[in-house]
Amino acid sequence: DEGISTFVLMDDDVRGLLPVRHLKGHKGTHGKGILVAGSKGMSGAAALAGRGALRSGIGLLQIVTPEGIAEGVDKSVIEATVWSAPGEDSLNEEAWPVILRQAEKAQAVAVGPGLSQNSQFRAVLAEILKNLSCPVVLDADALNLAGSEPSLLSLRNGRGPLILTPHPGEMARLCQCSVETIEGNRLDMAVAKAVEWEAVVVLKGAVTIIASPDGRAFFNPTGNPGLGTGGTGDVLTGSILAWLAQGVPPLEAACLGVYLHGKAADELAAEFGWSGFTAAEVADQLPKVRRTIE
Ligand code: NPW
Ligand code: AMP
Ligand code: MG
Repeated sequence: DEGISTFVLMDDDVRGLLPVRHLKGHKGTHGKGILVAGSKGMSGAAALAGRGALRSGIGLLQIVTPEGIAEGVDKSVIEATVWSAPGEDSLNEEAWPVILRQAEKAQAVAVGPGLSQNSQFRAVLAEILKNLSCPVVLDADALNLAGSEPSLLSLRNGRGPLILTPHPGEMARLCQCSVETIEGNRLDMAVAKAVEWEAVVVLKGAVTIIASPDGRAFFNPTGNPGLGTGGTGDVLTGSILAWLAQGVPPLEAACLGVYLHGKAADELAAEFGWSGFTAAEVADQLPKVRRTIE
């Protein structure tokens, strides 16, 4: 790994990445982001990602979610607008026009939390990767779909920024290898794939690695095992979406999102220890930890 330049993120690095809020800023200037998320039984993933975005200062959040759960998502994330797209329990191939219409006016798009692995969505994922020039974040089931057809990711080449946020299980599917292979070679795998896919790869875990397509890698020192609970990854995806929507560049948005998410968990651990705080609480802690570094 002598060829890989590595860095450890610190408060001082991250402070400089925070977007500046202008006195006359408004919801339009604070950025619009699209979240494509949720399916029957996993509307919570959409809500948690939404909460991560709102608690990271997004100006306008638009959630695209399947018809069958849109009303529930609408009620659980009252600050977001919710767009019901074709698919009763999970989005199908006809969801693309709804996403395209919303995404035309957005600065960033995140796809995947709680989507389920309905194979009909694969065609929509292909359209997103080919057609949207704004930064696109892929998480959870969007990564799982790409894992079943790795050539999907190459559709993005040259079309616009791509950020992937796999946990080790998702990374193993994407790389078509075992979790042990990923965990035994975290730095090399993250960097090699970031270069190969021309993407920012956020390889999550006890020390999350943010790998850049230029071959650099950033280690995140924040976070604790209390994050090992359902929904925390969904919160992270929403937070990265919000930083992107506010104009933070892709690599920096990933670093900022990961660092603050872990630090939020560390603040909660000071009160609760390493268990028993929830993903929603991690989201709600985000503005407070942002204040401690700005
Ligand atoms: P095992 O079990 O240890 O052998 P999946 P998911 C493996 C949504 N959610 N960290 C592990 O192997 C998500 O957004 C909805 C994690 C297992 O086989 C997705 O859409 C919620 N995993 C969907 O659920 C809250 C590791 O990976 C597999 C690992 C599925 O996402 C929860 C797990 O990955 C959730 O966020 C590691 N360090 N090492 C909601 N409230 O709606 C190995 N694995 O099968 O993709 O499951 O991450 O839960
Ligand atoms: P997901 O599996 O997608 O819900 O994401 C889980 C989140 O929790 C990621 O941000 C991980 O980096 C984080 N996480 C899980 N376990 C730990 C741990 N032991 N230490 C620090 N962060 C963790
Ligand atoms: Mg996840």
